[in-house]
Amino acid sequence: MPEVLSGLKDALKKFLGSTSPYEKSVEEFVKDLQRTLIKSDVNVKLVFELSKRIRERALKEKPPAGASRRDWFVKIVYEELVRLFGGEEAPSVIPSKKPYVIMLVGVQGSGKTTTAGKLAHYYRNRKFKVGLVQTDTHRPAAYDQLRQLAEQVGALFYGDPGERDPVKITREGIRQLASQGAEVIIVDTAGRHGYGEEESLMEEMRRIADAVKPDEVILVLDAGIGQKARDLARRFHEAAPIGSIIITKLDGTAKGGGALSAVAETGARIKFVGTGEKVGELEVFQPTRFVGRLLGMGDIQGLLERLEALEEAGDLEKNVEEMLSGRLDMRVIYRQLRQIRKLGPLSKVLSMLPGYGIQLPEDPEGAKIGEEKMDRWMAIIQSMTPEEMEKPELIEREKTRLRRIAYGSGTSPEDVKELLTYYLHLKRMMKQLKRKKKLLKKLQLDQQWPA
Ligand SMILES: Nc1nc2c(ncn2[C@@H]2O[C@H](COP(=O)(O)OP(=O)(O)OP(=O)(O)O)[C@@H](O)[C@H]2O)c(=O)[nH]1
Ligand SMILES: [Mg+2]
Repeated sequence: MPEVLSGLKDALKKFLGSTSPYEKSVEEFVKDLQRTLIKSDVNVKLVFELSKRIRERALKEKPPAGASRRDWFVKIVYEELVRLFGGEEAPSVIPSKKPYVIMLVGVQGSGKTTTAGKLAHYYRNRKFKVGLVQTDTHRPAAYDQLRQLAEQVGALFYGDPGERDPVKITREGIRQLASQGAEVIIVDTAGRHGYGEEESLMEEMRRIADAVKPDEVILVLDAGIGQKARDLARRFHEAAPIGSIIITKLDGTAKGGGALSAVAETGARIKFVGTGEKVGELEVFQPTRFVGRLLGMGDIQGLLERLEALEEAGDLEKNVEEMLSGRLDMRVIYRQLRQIRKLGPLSKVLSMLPGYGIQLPEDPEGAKIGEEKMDRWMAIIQSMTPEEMEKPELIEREKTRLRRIAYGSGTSPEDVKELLTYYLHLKRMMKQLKRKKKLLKKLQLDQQWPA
């Protein structure tokens, strides 16, 4: 990654190390954030919307028990940046039909032809039969450039140096490549129309898109485009509805922010980023990874994981409360197993919870449950009837049930017995815990009403 938005890491470091009061540190961070983003050409309006959301959340949200507001703030910043750059989920790059026709558009030199080669390489590596079509009739060398790339990556190729009409070439290209079995067809287009002839370029894109109705139009943007990105994205979008964006030359020294925030203008997602001139230098754009790198993932990864665990622990606390107030059955155990698999043994988790200063009675079984065993137990519970889940004692009483469950879950009767033992053990523990809680409540009441 280049120097894109490199100030963010420092701003965050400063925030975490600051001794100012929380509110003041937040303000300082937001200022630093704005400065960095604007300097990197991120659209000003976006920057202000982002700062507003971060500020609001920072002042309103309560961190889960065990986390500081400062830690929680890091998570807020991380989440809001991820949202700015496209959201939690990585974009889908799997073609939804065959043949899947992709049309690349973009201004001169943005990297369309190179990217066509890279995409072909990407899909070839994933065992797709790929075809490339050259429709650029304006630049004489374009034909050979793409033909050579096709050869290099093992893709089919169509072009017609004698034909002047790009619409005809596109139609014929798609027809021929499809009949040769191409599953992904990538249409490269012109970027050059002579000086001041952007209108005719847009017109050409509109004509091609109207004629062949590509499954996806991808706007190729040079990372260095700056603030112009928005306007440009809008104009292309009007000519041929942009489905997604590829940002090229993110390996350079460009600021990148302009291109990165073109996302917001078109509503299209960034799917790939180009990080070099070679065909292999294309990456699926993953906002979480990208933002992680911007903020110094090495530094914040642990923090984010801990916060997530604390949030889960909060959920578990609710779960325990529910268990204490209700009945323990196999459904409850199932839910817990799922959570414990993420967090660690129940006794450890409970001791983490603020409301349970009480240490659980020693829990030798619980401490020993490995992941494999938990998976086995979860399978066992899934093989129980609703009745058995609610009254596990039934299984103890009737041996046929025990055998049926073991068989159904691909485990042994010993495994099922072991789970039943755990259930009884947990039930005893819960009784003790309930008593202690009652006692604690009584003590607290006593303190409120001193004699
Ligand atoms: N460093 C780097 N260079 C790139 C990247 N993508 C493209 N380039 C370079 O950018 C230049 C222009 O690339 P092309 O693919 O020819 O651009 P184009 O959009 O097809 O250009 P026209 O057809 O003239 O509109 C070439 O020198 C490429 O090697 C990238 O991700 N990183
Ligand atoms: Mg080209």
